[in-house]
Amino acid sequence: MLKFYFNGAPNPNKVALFLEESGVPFEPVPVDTRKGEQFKSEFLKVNPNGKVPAVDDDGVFVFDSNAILLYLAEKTGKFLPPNSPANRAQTLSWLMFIATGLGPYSGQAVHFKTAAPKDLDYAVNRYLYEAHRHYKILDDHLAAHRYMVGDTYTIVDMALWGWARLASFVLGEEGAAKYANVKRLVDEISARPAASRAIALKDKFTFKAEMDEEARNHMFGHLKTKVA
Ligand SMILES: N[C@@H](CCC(=O)N[C@@H](CS)C(=O)NCC(=O)O)C(=O)O
Repeated sequence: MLKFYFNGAPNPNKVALFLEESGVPFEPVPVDTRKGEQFKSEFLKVNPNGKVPAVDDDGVFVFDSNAILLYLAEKTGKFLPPNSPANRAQTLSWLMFIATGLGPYSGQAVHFKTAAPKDLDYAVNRYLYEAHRHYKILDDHLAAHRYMVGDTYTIVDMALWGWARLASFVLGEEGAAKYANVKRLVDEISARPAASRAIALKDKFTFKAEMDEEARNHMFGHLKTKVA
């Protein structure tokens, strides 16, 4: 059975959503990144990058959330738009845009706002600016389209939902309120029973709650190693 390595963070949530939507049988395997479980050698065989999510599909290892979504969608034939070169091109473009832009800029904006020393306004401004720029592009697209690609709910919408359901956490309430079209799609997805099950998956396990020094040292390697 497929093993799903996860925690309750945005990137694993996208994959949890696909698994819950598709009915693919899976065994959830919690990886407590605040305790450093991402560095265990068994896990690093599945994901050498030491991050969640990752899957072990009977010996086929896949890591990086959008790669997993694409792998599972292509394997099952579920949650892809109708097969055409144009839809394939749009699917790849938006999956990469979300993976390389929306996710990292949102993550860094949160990091510099909440975890970094307080005087780094330049970094906060840069990452928030880029997060907003990505939200605006997505919002303009969704002003003209009900879903990200084609006329149906696909893995691209799931990829967006992972981070966009936390837009107000990243951008603040006022910032997130600028993107009503993104919110419309996020709300539609969040209302689905599979989305509730995906979010609740973490509650079946105990994860370290404190973001204390031990957790920071496991999650932020740069605190221990000076490279600049
Ligand atoms: N590009 C990767 C990013 C994975 C990632 O950064 N995962 C976070 C949770 S959302 C994580 O494992 N954080 C723990 C750590 O950095 O130690 C993906 O999309 O899956």
